[in-house]
Amino acid sequence: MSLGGGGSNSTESNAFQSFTDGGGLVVAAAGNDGNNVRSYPAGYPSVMMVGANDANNNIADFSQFPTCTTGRGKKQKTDTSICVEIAAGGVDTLSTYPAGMATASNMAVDGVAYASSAMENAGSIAGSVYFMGTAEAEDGAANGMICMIDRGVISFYDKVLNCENSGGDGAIIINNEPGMLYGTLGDANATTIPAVGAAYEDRAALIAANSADIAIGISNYGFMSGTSMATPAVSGIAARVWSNHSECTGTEIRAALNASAMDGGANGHDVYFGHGIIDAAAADTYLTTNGCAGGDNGGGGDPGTGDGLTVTENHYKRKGVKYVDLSFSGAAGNTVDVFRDGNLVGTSVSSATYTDTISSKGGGTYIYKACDAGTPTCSVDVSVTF
Ligand SMILES: [Ca+2]
Repeated sequence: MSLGGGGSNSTESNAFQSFTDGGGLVVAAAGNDGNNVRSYPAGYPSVMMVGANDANNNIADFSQFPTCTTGRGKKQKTDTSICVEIAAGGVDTLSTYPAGMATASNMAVDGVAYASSAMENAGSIAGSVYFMGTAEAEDGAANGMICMIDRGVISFYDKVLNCENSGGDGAIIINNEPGMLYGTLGDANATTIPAVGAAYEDRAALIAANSADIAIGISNYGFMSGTSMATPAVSGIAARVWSNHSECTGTEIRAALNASAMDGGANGHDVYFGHGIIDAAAADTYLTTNGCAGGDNGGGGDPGTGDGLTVTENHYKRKGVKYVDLSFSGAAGNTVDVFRDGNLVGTSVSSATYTDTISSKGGGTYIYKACDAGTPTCSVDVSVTF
């Protein structure tokens, strides 16, 4: 769901919980205000909250990052089902549009096609190229030419205006950092010549060119950014993975996506990426290897499947509090580190049973693993679902 707001209520929460309990999976956007506000429905424990990353796997500056912790003092509790769980691409994502409402561009230089992005002003123009540097001033040599312009120093709009006022017929602005340049000329745009963005990687070929052909036309597809772009990517990947493992429940698919996500940002779970960036192939492999129930092969005391260190779990509730008893075999030493959802929750004598207490209400899925103390040698993940 690409929608959200600050309000929550028990009727809505119960409806999503009921849907999830029935085997479904609900995915919703974290929100685009770039703050730590918890948005709903994404913030309900039964709903998977999605953040957005860019093509370089950096978090989008607009992606909301609510805390996973609620309450104070003894009532403080951490629940990774009420904050961002997973991230997916949501910056400059090619998206469907209402018919004819988007613009798309084509660009060829010296007869060779290059990637471009539509900035402003529909139209089609072919001609000789004039390299105008950063185009900080009008330049009569651009008259009748297509201006090839470097990004930087002044606004995109001022560059295109200087080209047009010099008699230029079109403008190509080349990025000054890796990747494609996406931009507009702003609301006050008064230029009329077609202007496109180009990728930094193509700069050498572009500034050496003799001729160019650029066209901007209406399109049914355009580039959009938002956690609303990332959310359908997660939904689609979840469906794709689920289609290969149709015997699993939605909650099991959710746990597998979380357990197999590629870490992003700070090491381990964090409030921006949650468990990490969604990885379709890794999730499929995870389910093929571990089955729907994850590393515990069906819960209730079955051992994990990894070589060496294995974790056996037994989980139960008392007076609404969730307890997970963990026991270990195959440890290299006398102690093991215990992790829940990627966070160290304790260290245990490896021959003893360790009890993890989770005081948050309701259901939830938690991923446990144990590692030989102070080492990266760990068991396979064990998924516990209440
Ligand atoms: Ca992380």
